[in-house]
Amino acid sequence: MDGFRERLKKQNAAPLWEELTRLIPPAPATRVAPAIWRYSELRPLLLEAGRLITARQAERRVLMLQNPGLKGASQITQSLYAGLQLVMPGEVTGTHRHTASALRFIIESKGDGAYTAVNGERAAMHPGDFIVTPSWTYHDHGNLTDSPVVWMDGLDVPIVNLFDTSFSEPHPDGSQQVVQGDGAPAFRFAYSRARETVERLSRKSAADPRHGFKTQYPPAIPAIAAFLKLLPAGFRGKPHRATDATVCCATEGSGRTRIGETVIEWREHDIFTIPSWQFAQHETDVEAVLFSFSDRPAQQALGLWREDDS
Ligand code: 1HN
Repeated sequence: MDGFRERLKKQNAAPLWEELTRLIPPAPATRVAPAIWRYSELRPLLLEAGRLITARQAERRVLMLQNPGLKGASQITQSLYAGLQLVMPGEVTGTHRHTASALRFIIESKGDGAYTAVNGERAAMHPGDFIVTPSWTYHDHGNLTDSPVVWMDGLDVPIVNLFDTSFSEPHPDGSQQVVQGDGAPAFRFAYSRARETVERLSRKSAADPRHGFKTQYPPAIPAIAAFLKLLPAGFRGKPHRATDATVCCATEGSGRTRIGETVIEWREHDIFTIPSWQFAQHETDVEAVLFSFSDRPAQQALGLWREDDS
């Protein structure tokens, strides 16, 4: 058998029977770890990056969130990239476009002077807003306020790279012309509206035993779905698992999420991951709001998505 394996190797071939269980495990055997990125720890480091490099020099001044199970890969899950981006007062970034789609979930922004511009149309960034940059659209960011602006970026970069379909380019003029929109860009989902939706649900219906009061944002990125959940005070969620690994960002309040043996204690602005097919259970003492995103639509398009609350 050893000699046979060697002769196969010379032909760039190998016996399937030695790899079959690893190739198709009976259930997802993920390397993605349940992990948390604490905002209180990362914010000072992000502001330090603000002193070390300008947004122009960096192109994008971002601290990437690397899942500890994925050994230094620029990925928060197998299929998703996430980072924390900082734009200092007075800064504007260069304009570029790429085939990866992006979402921004705004963490810190004071007043009305911070924006993302998509194809020239500016969308104001307020805390909790969810803003989308579709594939191959020119975009840049600016901060006309006198305070730092911080948001979480989420991109489908690992999916784009899985397919070897990454293209990117700077804007030929370096920056794009400002285009006057109607003041309500289609690629911006205001926190006030999404918050109202879950609040209304909480007044007229019972909490879902697993998800509390949950709304899904309208589809905006082909591979990514985004959600907002209101968890009432004293919530004790039923265990639930699904095949889409999920990135959560605590938006209000605090709580804990049990994922297998791991207990993740989170508070406002912390970001944490729930790996594929691991039972997760949310618990709160005070009312809390969680924003989350995952690759669910990509899995559904491929006929792969499953959930289980048994
Ligand atoms: C990107 O273009 C942005 O435009 C942020 O703000 C993060 C991560 C990977 C690739 C492109 C941005 C990114 C990115």
